[in-house]
Amino acid sequence: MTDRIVAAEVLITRPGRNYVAIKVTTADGLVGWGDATLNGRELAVASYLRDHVCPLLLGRDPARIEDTWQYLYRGCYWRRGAVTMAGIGAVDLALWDIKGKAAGMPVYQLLGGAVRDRILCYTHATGIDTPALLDAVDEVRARGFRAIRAQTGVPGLDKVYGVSSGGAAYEPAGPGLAPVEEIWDTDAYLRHIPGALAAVRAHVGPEPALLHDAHHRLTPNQAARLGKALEPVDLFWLEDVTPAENQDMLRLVRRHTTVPLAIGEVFTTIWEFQQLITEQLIDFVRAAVSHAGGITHLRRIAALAEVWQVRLGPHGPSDVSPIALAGSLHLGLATPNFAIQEYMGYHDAAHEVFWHSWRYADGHLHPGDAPGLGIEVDEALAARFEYAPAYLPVARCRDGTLTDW
Ligand code: GCO
Ligand code: MG
Repeated sequence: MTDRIVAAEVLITRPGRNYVAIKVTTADGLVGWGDATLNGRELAVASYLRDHVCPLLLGRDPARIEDTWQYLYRGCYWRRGAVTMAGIGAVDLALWDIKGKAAGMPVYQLLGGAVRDRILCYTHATGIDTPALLDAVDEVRARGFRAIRAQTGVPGLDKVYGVSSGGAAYEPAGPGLAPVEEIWDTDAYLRHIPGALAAVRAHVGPEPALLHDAHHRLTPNQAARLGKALEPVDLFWLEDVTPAENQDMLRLVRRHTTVPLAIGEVFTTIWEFQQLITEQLIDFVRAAVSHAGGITHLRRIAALAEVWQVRLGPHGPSDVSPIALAGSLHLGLATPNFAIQEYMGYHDAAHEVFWHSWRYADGHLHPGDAPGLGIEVDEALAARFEYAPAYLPVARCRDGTLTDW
């Protein structure tokens, strides 16, 4: 049995962007790390952990992962919610890390061992217009990617979700004390996107997997129309066509199109996925291992999804830290219905702060064989990157009405 937990601390750092992590230490000196980053609301999770959860962990047995999960979930009375679930997810990742280190095994071995040799991943190709998008697609294919998310600018709109400006890597959260406001026009998007994605398919040929993220912007009827229009493109998935808070309405989308749907990066519990899965309203679960209560909880969602032939394609933008990516890959290597991992990539500084055994090669990721999650954090380096407020943009229609970003 591992010794008791003697310390639980929160680390906040900004190697290229803000990250929050928890560090859990046992009496015999084992250290576990978990990702607690919630983009644009980082300090809320940091406080949740530091002020309310860390004190409860002291003296607990780190080996009792499930019991700790239940204690933090049921024990707080206030269920669900992104802040709570990200906090629980961070603790859960740290405890799996400790369990792996105590056993001298990578976490995927504790989950039943590998069911595949490597994990297919997709990355982002973005271009302000179609020629720039095709160049970006060529560039990511040259780096070996076989699955590509294509996002492009829309004529008449200055800023579009997922598209970088000025050649910099796309990063959704912008620095400052308040969010940037963007103008959005769904009709212009719907007129433009089928042609742009058809051009990408014509450019790459039939084989590479193509994905696209509509980022919660459409009504069910618009989503159905877009899905139909995109069928000739043969997408791997169309993501977040609607905000999906009204899940019944996805039946309308399903009635009209066979385009595979991926939903759920903003959902954090099995209960938010229950209807989506059991009514087969989606094909892919997008929850991140960090936001959805850790390995313990995402594994449950995967098990439910398996019954309904729904697969996992977890969220993996730069705001899901290299620690959470490690957790996702351990789960992915050991989970039969894990289909694909998003891999947006990180700033060089983030790779330095969060040393990781996971590696990318040839369009695939592998968690590596270091014990635990395979993460070491350079805390001295992390301390040099101070937190700065940054927010996701908000979107307004042309008449000024606030809409979904
Ligand atoms: C994705 C996501 C991200 C989110 C971001 C918000 O599919 O990768 O939609 O780009 O917008 O993670 O924090
Ligand atoms: Mg998305």
